[in-house]
Amino acid sequence: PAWAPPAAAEQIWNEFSKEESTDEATIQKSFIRHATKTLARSSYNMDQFAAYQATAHSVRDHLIDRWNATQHCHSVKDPKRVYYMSLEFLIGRTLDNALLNLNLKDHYKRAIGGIGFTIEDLVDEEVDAALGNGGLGRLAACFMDSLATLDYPAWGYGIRYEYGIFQQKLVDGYQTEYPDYWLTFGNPWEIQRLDVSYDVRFRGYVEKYVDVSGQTRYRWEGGEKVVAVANDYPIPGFQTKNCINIRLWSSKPKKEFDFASFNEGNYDKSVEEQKAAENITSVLYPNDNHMVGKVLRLKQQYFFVSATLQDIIRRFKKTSRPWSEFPQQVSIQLNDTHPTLSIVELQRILIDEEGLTWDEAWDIVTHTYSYTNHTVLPEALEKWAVPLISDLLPRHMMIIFELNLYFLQRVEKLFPGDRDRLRRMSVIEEGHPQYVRMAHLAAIGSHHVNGVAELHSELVKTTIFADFVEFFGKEKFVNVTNGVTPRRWLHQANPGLSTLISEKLGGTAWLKDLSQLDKIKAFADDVGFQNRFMDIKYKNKIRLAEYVKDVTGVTLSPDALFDVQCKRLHEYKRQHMNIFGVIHRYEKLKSMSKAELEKVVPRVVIFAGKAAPGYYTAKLIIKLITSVANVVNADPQTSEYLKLIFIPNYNVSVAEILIPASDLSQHISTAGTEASGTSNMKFVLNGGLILGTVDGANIEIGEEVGKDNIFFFGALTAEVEDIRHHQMYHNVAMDAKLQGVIKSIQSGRYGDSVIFEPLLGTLRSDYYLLSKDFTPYLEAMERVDAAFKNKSAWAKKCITAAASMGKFSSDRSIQDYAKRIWKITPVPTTEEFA
Ligand code: NTF
Repeated sequence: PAWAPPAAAEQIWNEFSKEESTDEATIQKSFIRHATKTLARSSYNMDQFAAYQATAHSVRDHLIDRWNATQHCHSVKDPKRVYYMSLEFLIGRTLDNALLNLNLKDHYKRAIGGIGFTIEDLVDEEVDAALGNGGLGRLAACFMDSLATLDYPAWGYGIRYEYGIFQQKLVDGYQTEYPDYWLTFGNPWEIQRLDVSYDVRFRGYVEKYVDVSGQTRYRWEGGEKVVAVANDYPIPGFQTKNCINIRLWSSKPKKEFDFASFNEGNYDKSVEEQKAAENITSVLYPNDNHMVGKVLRLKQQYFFVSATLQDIIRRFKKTSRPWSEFPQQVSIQLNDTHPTLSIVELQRILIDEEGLTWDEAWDIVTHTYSYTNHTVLPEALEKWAVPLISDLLPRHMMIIFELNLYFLQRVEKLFPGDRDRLRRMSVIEEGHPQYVRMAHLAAIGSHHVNGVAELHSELVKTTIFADFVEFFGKEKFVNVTNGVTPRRWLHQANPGLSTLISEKLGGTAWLKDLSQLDKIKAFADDVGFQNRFMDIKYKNKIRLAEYVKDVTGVTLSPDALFDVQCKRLHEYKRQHMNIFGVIHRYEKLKSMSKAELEKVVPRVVIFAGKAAPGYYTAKLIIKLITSVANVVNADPQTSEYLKLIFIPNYNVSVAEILIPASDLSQHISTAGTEASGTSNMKFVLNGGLILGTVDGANIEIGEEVGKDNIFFFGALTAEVEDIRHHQMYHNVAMDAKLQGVIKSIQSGRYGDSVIFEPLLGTLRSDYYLLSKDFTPYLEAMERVDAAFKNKSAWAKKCITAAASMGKFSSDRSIQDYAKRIWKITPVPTTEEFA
């Protein structure tokens, strides 16, 4: 039975558990208490990092008080909750974000200033929590901010990787990877919960038996067990008491030590098991939009799924409701197919451990789960070899075969004799070995499947899930366009612009209702406002130029057009088209007369992004960019007109400097390949314009900002297949300007060109349509240059575009999910719990 304070002590508990006040002296007292007691430092033994830690611990106290209040409130009210399961949360830094969300920034600024530190310096001491690859992981982090801000009863579940996405350094212009051990100096934002832990089984065998009522049943026995321990990461909402939680699991050995081996003198063997268990949550797999079928990755997935479901079920069981009510209490969102084994695991628990019939269990499962698809690229769709799953999770493999059989029997009933359809729809891909198609499993086990932008959701319905739409009906397949949190991506990253908007809109309410931004359109023609708006942009460009000077040594002029492409390196995102365009521009500059040069718009082209360590072509694109940069930046003839920068180690913190400083950003994926993109939204929200293809969320951004305020170019999705076919079978000549660029590379101007041959070789089949799109791309660039020359007209475009971004708040995405898919309502943490 749970402990409760004796009546006489209740008063004491209430009094002393209250959140601390936020006056200057109390903050200073809290800072010094943490510096001296938590960190064992003193006034003569302090440095900036210790000051950051003390501040973080002090802020954390506020988070925990609110977290406790929120949990108490939710356990009393017991509403339906949503569980957002994601193998990635790309959070970045927490201190500045927490201060702003709690509305304590100014308080801490003054209090910390009084102690002798500058809050901005302390904010810079924090290392990023980089537990994700790119857009998918950052989306999960934005969604947590919105869930907290909108008071939804929600939990995030993930893995506490000890190594986040690798750190990228450039050595001789090549990407080299270094481990991201982000926990070296501890992590003040997490609360380790050694009391919240679960066993997770792997391997073993399946036993068939007859139970007391004569039913044939199965149980999974034997094998090896590891322990999952919870680490809680509080997520405060903006201007609300509500503070939700991301629960991150770390793996620990079940038995501390193998004493038998130890006593035999076999020390190595005795620690082997321990190490193996800890390995599970060691490292984040660094692939974006690409599947690599490593056993350890499958172990991570099941480990995560098993611990999370045990935790959810424990919470559900507290209220002793019948199992049939599970879907009314629990909604589970699968962030891509990575947590799909959860569907099989819940079915297993219900039939093997809870004694439900198959049909009862399957009914509960399919009313609990929903699945977000984030890509239609074939190489990114997860499939796991059947022998691998059979070995690691024998009972799950049985259940997958069984549910697939029942599913295909239903397909056969609806489409008798259509054997090709059965082959296409099966969860099992036939071959040697067989594979489990995780997307099919996720779609069959979920009540809703959503894409992440309108075009993408249409593609989901007409390509990978076309047969499933015919079978289940189209209502199951919906769109929820992605969004970004305006708190981090405007209020925090661009305080100048946030302040200007608040001044014009009379307060900060717009940060919780981004549709209010619309009212800023009224100032688009106001020259005074244009000047203030562009002055903020200018200062952000100076801030970026200082950063670039610091990390690369190159000096940039903030008067130039800042042209940015920062995202994971991938052929489908076409950074190579961008660098080929830069080469074309450079060659053209070299051929110009003085008089011609004077009319040129000076440009700074900035790249940033990581390539998967095993992705050879993507790494070669980085080498080409850095090689061209070496030549261009050293050329006095063109230096006024063109600079080229590759910022190393792109991460959330770098994005916060880069995005507010961009005049133009490039989102130039081959049409139909970029599911949504989310940085495109951030750039426009911060007063930059997009040069982009008709792809992903670019399309919806274009609809909102208007065609005059976005630079579109390139082949359309519907044309891509025919163009590929035509290129393949009709000896189509390569675009002449692209040929010129290739000649320039092959001339050796950017160093020994043989190293680039494998990259240039990809242009032969040209799957991503660089040749087709190159001239339209360069023409769009000319439109950009022409537009940038008219300062006032450019400012008007930027203001109008930014003010049109109301739709792209992740608050809107979350409300969409909550109402249409999760069926949950807000539960604000009321005063009696605080
Ligand atoms: C990514 N998908 C897409 O490539 C982006 O377009 C999209 O914005 C984000 O998801 C968020 O929805 C993936 O990372 C994955 F894993 F699906 F390949």
